[in-house]
Amino acid sequence: MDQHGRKVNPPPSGYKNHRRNMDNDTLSVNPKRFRPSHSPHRADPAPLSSSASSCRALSTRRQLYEKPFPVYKQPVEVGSFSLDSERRFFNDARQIRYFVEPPSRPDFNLRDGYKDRFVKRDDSIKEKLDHILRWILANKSKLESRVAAASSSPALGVDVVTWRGHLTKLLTTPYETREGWLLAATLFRGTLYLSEVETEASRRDTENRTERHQEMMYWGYKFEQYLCAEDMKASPDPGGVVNTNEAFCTVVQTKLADHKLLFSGEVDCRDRGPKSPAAPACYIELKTSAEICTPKQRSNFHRFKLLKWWAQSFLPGVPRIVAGFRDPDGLVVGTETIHISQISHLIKNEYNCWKPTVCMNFCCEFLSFVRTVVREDSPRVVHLFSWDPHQDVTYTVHRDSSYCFLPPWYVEGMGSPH
Ligand code: 0WD
Ligand code: CA
Repeated sequence: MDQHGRKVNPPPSGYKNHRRNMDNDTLSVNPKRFRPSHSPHRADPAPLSSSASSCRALSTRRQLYEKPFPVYKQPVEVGSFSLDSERRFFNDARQIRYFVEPPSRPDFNLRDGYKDRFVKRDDSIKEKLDHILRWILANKSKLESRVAAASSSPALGVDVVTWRGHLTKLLTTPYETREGWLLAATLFRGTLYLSEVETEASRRDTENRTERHQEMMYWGYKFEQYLCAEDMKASPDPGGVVNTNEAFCTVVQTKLADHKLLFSGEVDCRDRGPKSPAAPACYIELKTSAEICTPKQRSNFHRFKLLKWWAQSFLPGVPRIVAGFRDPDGLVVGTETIHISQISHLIKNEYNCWKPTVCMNFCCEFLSFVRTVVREDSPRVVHLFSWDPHQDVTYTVHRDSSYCFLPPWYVEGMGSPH
């Protein structure tokens, strides 16, 4: 029910139409979710805190977020950028790839080329938000002219700038039982920037990856190569090199309740048919997963994998996933198209399953929590939000520290007139 006592159902797509009157269906932020960190018990939401700024922790308990689906506007693509084989930034779509329908009995060997035709991105280089910031600077006047028209307060006209992947982690937090996260937040010219910081546990996991696990990480990229062509009329080239430096990223703008979001996400490919819709609706996410042989495996796929797949594609408005199911030797045994709007139906027979509304409400309230906590507008200040499974979200404050992530070229670039 909404504040007027009417039942509010999310539309089948989950997105709200732009023209809809926002005042009526904007979700109001319920301060009951914010709990002071000195609260000795975790079982129930604490009573209303007397002042928002005294809130030190945010609960991630699922039950607290079982409310009507918040307003989530249909994401609009405002631009895109490309990273080439040497990870150089280009303010254009040169790295876009085109989806080519797989044969009904695909003959894809995902292990092919791992030893001799694989260039792996150096992930010890922490890029933080740099590529997005570069895109913002390159498109500053375009963004600012939209703001002038809307006369809203942040210089950029958005409340939050981040990677899509960071938002995916927030969406899945109420259901995550294994991996925690660290998110650095900086308020600069009225816009909140969120950038992930690697946790100790994740650093150790990366270090201790087995050879088998490292090879399996390649399988997803190899699958992309079997299904993607470099231009409209070409065919995929499975004999080529897989280079994970290359990326095409969409930049979308949307609104989650009262939070205006600008984020970027890597897109695998687009539909090349003559009737394909405009971006982001033409984009297709490619995934691989282990072949499903038992009811238990199917249930696990629904409960865990589909949660992550849904969150990642729902956020930027990518409507479908093409999944390749593979055997333990990396041979693709079949492919399937999964429509994001159908995922909630696929999971509805699972007992005690995840709920899209919990994911979206948690993300929304996390952003409100960050807004109440981060008051000082300065690129030199970082609030580090930290979460571990079965705990509340808490934070620490760092001034002029190594956590600072807005580079001087960005701070200066934003200061100068266009
Ligand atoms: O430095 C960091 N901490 C981060 C860097 C965190 C998040 C993202 N990135 C970079 C990635 O390298 C990539 O270029 O941002 C870009 C993608 O951002 P995103 O779309 O927000 O990230 P996400 O949704 O987590 O991943 C999308 C795709 C992945 O597809 P699958 O189907 O596996 O989810 O981006 C790719 C991957 O194809 N990707 C990466 N590629 C190389 N190295 C990485 C990575 N570390 N992470 C994601
Ligand atoms: Ca993918």
